[in-house]
Amino acid sequence: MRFNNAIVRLPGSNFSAGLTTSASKSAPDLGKALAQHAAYCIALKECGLDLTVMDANPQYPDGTFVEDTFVIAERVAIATRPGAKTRTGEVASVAAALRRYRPQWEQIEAPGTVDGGDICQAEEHFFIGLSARTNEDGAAQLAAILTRHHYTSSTVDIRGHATLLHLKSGIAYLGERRFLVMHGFPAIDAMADADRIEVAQAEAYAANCVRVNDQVLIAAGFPGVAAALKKNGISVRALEMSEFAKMDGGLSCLSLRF
Ligand code: CIR
Repeated sequence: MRFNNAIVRLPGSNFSAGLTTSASKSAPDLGKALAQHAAYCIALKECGLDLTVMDANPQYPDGTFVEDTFVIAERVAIATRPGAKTRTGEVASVAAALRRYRPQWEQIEAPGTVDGGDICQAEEHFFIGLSARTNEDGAAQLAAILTRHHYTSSTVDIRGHATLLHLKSGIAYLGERRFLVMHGFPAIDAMADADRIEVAQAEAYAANCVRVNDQVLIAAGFPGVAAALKKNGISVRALEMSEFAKMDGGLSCLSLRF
């Protein structure tokens, strides 16, 4: 999968009012979050992408996590219906930014909910995470849309994994039939003939990484993951993600790549 474009959205002044389960952690620092976001944008550009940078909308403190609003593949774009009520309205503004690239898209309808963070594309196959955000109705709608566009899909139930907000909190597709997988992640039939690179429990946050053309962007501060990727011949670029982690955000969720 080669990407040419990405959509990102700046964190806003009320970024710390977003949803988080990390009550024990300190509130994110907006200045640091903006600096980390800027470095993330530079990394995407240096991977060859043209960026659309959306302004923050104070109505949506979680809006910087744009990945949850759309699923974008070569043959189809799908507007999601995020599972958190406070986030439903984020989709329309991202759709407006996407329109110049993808004038048409499909739509997940109520009562279905889907968060883009639950959708992991591996070539022509999509893994759809069933989570607290993506429900069975949404997953079935998404699977039907993907089938119409000649993709295959299968569901992965992560509802028993309290530490996983989204499927891609625990798994990332690296290309060439390789996955980065959090330690303890269940075996998945549709992945049986693929290579699994395991992430130790202590570095679980770094399981959420993203392949962008010739590089894999990972969170900084996880030397085991960086070393494992490098050992597999993968070019790695580490980015500070501390402020987004405090809001349960992973590296992939800060952009929509297409
Ligand atoms: C939320 O709970 O919706 C946001 N605070 C974090 C969303 C992170 N999204 C993602 O990992 N795909």
